[in-house]
Amino acid sequence: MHLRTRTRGRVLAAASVVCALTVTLAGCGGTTKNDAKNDDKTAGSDAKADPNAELKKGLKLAFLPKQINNPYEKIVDDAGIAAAKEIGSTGKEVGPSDASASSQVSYINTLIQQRMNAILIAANDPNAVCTSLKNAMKQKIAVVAYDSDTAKDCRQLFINQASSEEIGRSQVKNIAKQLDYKGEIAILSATQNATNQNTWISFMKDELKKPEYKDMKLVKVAYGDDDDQKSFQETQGLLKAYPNLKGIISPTTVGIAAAARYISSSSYKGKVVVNGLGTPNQMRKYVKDGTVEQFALWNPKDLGYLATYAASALASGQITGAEGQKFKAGKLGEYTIGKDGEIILGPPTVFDKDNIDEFNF
Ligand code: RAM
Repeated sequence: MHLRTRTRGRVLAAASVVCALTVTLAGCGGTTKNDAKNDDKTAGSDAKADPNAELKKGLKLAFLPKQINNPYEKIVDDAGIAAAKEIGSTGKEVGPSDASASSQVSYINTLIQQRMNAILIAANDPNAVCTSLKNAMKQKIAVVAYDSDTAKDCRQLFINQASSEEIGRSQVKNIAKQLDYKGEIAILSATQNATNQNTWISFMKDELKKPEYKDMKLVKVAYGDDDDQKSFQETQGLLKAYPNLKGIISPTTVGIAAAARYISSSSYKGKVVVNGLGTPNQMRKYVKDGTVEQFALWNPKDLGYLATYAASALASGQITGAEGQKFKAGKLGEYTIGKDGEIILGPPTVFDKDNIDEFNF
């Protein structure tokens, strides 16, 4: 599994334990078979990878985010589109305004008709998009999942923002320290089908089984659907339903910002801890006003940039998606494809009042 370190900010615990529990937990390791079989379904299909192939110019890349009105997804996709331009190709973003399971299907079908060279998707559901994506691959369109994976045979690569296991476990570790390892916690997630959040939540639940968390209890997983208003209301609902709630983990940038907004102007401020995954720009005011002590994220611009380079390498025949293949991702350097076509951007950063002003995204 490819890992690289970042020096900026505080980097979470080393990720060398990645995939220790793959037998029972989703999202790390998985079911896709070996390289030769992967080769069969690649955009270059019958062709073998040619590491010396030139990166093609004039490729048409389409980003299909979970939803277009999510500020996080916009940062990722804008960076991916800019990277496409940098290498002489073009990128565009299309997508639904809600993150429901099947909302992306019609967009994929249109992108196939438009003869894109690559479709990059942050999947709202691991399976709902599969038939369409398989059609795309049959027609030699490169399919790359980023941010939120599909089932493994429905794409050639998954650009993961960080190790799923590390993201999940660190969310629990971080809030536990803040709570002195005691009390009720809840999770405010995105949609019920989101592959990325569900994978992280399985690791959170597994982490919570360890003896050090015996005095902590996960009372509820609520879903704000990556909708600001719904996330706000779900926060309110959690606090009402669980008067002893001590903390909320929200592993979604939409959810954590809404939860912090609700808590910042309520009597829970300073009493209920909010932690999770957020963008520094959305969270800055809540860190400054003391509602939130810390949260984490990776660099979403780098995620989009890496996704573009990976999709372009695939569409140029440099790689086919098989484990061990390498490609160059511009300023980010060389990456190696891991198991099941997974490429990991790097460890996330924890943001707090001491470093938040160093970041602007
Ligand atoms: C939201 C989305 C996205 C996730 C981030 C952390 O913007 O759910 O998929 O990666 O949060």
